[in-house]
Amino acid sequence: MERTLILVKPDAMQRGLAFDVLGRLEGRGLRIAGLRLLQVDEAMAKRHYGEHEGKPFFEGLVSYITSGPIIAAVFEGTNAVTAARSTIGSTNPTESAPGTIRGDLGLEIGRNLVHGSDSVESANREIGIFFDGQPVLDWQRSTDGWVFE
Ligand code: IDP
Ligand code: MG
Repeated sequence: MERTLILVKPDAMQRGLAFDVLGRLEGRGLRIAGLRLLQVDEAMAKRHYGEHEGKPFFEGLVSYITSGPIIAAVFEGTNAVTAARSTIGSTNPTESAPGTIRGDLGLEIGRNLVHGSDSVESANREIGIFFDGQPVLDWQRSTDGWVFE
């Protein structure tokens, strides 16, 4: 089953939106396979966002993601990466469609509430960063046959 890494970013945590964010993904049918509350340090932030190093927003991005606790979650299901990204919306909340997490709950690109992996390769890499030595479970729900055909 395809897996993706989701982060509930510090702004969503501070605003009390953690379970709204996670609930939209879970409600869509994606299955939670891993869940952690953690504080990201600078090294972890730079590893996760390495592709953006050198860009003008990079330092701000590192201080944003390290500014308070986050929730890291592994969700799995059919096309989990693409499904999660469409529920999350565009990077800039102003351009995100209503009904998406960012389109309903956010305004600015630097406070866009949630991260979702952009490919299966990224998901594997990012799950390795956030769930290094931590459990990601293989399990089934009794309702899975009503979600996965
Ligand atoms: P994504 O989160 O939709 O995959 P990316 O382009 O991978 O978007 O950027 C990673 C994160 O960096 C974004 O979610 C956002 O928090 C931040 N970011 C991207 N572009 C900008 C920008 O122009 N200004 C401020 N922050 C940005
Ligand atoms: Mg990205």
